[in-house]
Amino acid sequence: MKSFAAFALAFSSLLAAVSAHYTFPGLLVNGQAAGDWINIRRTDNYQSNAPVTDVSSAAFRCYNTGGARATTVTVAAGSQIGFKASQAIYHPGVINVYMARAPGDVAGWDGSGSVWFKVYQISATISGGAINWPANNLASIPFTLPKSLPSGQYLVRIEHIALHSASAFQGAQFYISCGQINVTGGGNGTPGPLVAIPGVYTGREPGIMLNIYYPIPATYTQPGPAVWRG
Ligand SMILES: *[C@@H]1O[C@H](CO)[C@@H](O)[C@H](O)[C@H]1NC(C)=O
Ligand SMILES: [Cu+2]
Repeated sequence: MKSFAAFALAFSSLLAAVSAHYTFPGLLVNGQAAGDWINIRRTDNYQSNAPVTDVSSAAFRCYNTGGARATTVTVAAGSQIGFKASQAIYHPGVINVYMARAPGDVAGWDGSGSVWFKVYQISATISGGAINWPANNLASIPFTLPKSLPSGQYLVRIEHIALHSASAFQGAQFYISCGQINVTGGGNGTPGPLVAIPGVYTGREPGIMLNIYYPIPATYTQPGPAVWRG
């Protein structure tokens, strides 16, 4: 009995660890990821899956304070890339994808400065008095790189902002990772507006600090700058 109880306890805590939260370990190119943590910098939470809640912390940029390295994958401007989640997203929330052009080789670049622009988002929708979360149940998040994106090396950063306990300051949970891409065949667009990460949020934005359950929000304001569409 004793060993069965120990087994049951170990098994249930394993289940809890496996089902709790999620990461974005794969960068999709032509719909495929090379593997986990290959083109994505391995995040500090790659085992715990725990979120970032302090939007001013160093971890908020790429959740990579451990400094794990990734390899850079070459993609054409105008093509579709994306992120693969470790499991389908199940917390109610929204997605932003930001990019930043490295001044040289992205592999050793930290992404500091006002260098980030938003390239994609999945917001909330409101209809019939309900607020809905189109990012829910997604296991992959594809998006298209603008054709006019200048050629060069970039960090690509996804954040899923989970809002199930966001009514207090630092209650929102950020699931973050950064990939490295080498864009070829690009154009002469000027991506913007540019923001710093951390710095883009205070954590008190109406789309970050809110009660999504009661009263049901009548509007939702996506955090961050407008999407640059090229
Ligand atoms: C980026 O792509 C160009 C053009 O194909 C190539 O010459 C260069 O080696 C690539 N750089 C990296 C870091 O992949
Ligand atoms: Cu979670």
